[in-house]
Amino acid sequence: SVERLKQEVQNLRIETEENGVWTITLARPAKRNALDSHTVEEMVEVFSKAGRLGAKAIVLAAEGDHFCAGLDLIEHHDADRRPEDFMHLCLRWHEAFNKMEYGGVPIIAALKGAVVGGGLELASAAHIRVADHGTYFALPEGQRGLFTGGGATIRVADLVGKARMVDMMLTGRVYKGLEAVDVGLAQYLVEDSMVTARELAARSADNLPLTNFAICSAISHMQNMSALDAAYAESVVAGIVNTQEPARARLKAFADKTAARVRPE
Ligand code: 1HE
Repeated sequence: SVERLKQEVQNLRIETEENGVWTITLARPAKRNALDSHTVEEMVEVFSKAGRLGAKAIVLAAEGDHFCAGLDLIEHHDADRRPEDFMHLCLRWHEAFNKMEYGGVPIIAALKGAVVGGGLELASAAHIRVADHGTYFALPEGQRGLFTGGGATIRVADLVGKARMVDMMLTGRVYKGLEAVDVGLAQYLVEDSMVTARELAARSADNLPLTNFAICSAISHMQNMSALDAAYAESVVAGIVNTQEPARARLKAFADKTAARVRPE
């Protein structure tokens, strides 16, 4: 149950609202929410279960001044891992982040402070990224003698393009503010990322769950397909989503001229 899940987690905090919006908060601020192996296991658990336990949208938030400092470098240093140990660890990061990206539930990341290394990998697995004016993005792996292992080569490259990602890793380049939005690291730049993320989550949670499932899984899956297969998969998904019973009321409201029209703000 949701209550049990809330009690099981230590490095995450889960809050649920009536409207189906969950807030999942990284809760190791003393370590700048660095991701140790235990936290990654908790993320696998929580993101595997959230949809089945009724989450309609998720705000991914963080305690303290920084969203996430990435891989727990102290744990990594102390563990003195072998290559195969780290490969297995990466598979768990991928499991957690794939559960997010392909899980069918909208995830909106409320960013602040450092979103770096594995923290940026985490943020890039969300469906929407909201930054505030203090948010900054970097991939310090290069400087640390490391390489990305939590999906950045796929997701960060997807957001900013290969050339920018290579630059970030080679030179430690930091992006913030409007430039971060311009290059695709965030979709929103606001005063208070938590307030905006909650608004966006509430709005997303108003969509039909089957529609959101398609948006938050099909688009990602289709990117892994050939154009021909993606077009076919799109027709199948649309065949199911666009004929769902609960959509009829929304279509009728449009026909009756009671539904909101699309307008610029
Ligand atoms: C940590 C970590 C961490 C902080 N692992 N413990 N990521 C990085 O290279 C980023 C490393 N962190 C930083 O650059 C800074 O800590 C921050 C910019 C995020 C924050 O600065 P600040 O001045 O607020 O905090 P601090 O004094 O540096 O750190 C406070 C505490 O958090 C301190 O612990 P304490 O016990 O001495 O108080 C730090 O050790 C701890 N801390 N960041 C462990 N990352 C799947 S592969 C992914 C590869 C990567 O992610 S590489 C990039 C790693």
